[in-house]
Amino acid sequence: MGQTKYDEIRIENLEFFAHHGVFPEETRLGQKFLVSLTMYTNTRKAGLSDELEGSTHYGEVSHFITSYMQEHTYKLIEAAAEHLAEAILLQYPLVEGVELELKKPWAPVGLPLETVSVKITRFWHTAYIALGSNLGDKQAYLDGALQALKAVPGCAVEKVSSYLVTAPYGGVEQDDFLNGALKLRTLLPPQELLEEMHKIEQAAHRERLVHWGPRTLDLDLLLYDDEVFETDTLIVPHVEMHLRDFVLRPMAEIAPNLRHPILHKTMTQLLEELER
Ligand code: PH2
Ligand code: MG
Ligand code: MG
Repeated sequence: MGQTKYDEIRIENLEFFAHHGVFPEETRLGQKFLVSLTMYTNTRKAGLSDELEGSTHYGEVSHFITSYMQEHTYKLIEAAAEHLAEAILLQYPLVEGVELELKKPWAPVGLPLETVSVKITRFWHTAYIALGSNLGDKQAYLDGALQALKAVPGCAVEKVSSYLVTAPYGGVEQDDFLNGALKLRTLLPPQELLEEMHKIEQAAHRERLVHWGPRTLDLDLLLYDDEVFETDTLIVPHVEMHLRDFVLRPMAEIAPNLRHPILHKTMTQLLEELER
């Protein structure tokens, strides 16, 4: 998700009085703040129709920012900016991302300066997650995982595949799996999303007794936008997704024309190649 394909609606130096700060006098007395916001969106519809419906009203956003910043108190401008950016992205569905700068012109530094500020960029992202269960009430575990993901702040489940009964893959003798996949719109970066997925697995009483052995619930992050990266705990795209029929079948159902960011083949093509 680059920024280049978006149009921008911008608010510059919206001024208001609020009570954020580390020092007690800052929260007691308050001070002046300035917000500059770029909303990444698509203005084409409003551009053609000349109607506000189909766009995002910058006046409404300005009032939203002012109210939000006056109704909350943060010690750090980092925290104020982070929460404000999230609130804007949750409030205005046509806004795909924001660049937000929060300035404090009267920061009590004891030295002459024009402003201190933080500037952050936050976007909605698209992730695909594989679900599996082969122990206990499998369908209830998969349904429970959906509900749990929907309840994570900044996560919206957009599409869910049907559930498939699949033979166990990988050599371990065990019961059949119930597998599926889902499309998630999320504000969480990959590592934080993975942590939420682990919490959901743990809440399903998953015990890691045998590697690749029976599990009540397995959630695997398959894709995150079109990103390709590796950390100590996470590899995206999932290294084996293109070799697993129990991943590609549900993926071909919910995202048939989506391309694997390394192999550059669609989910349908990858499934056909695997089945050949
Ligand atoms: N998961 C595994 C190992 N083998 N086989 C099927 N059919 N479905 C799975 O979800 C699965 C598996 C490791 O996560
Ligand atoms: Mg797995
Ligand atoms: Mg796993």
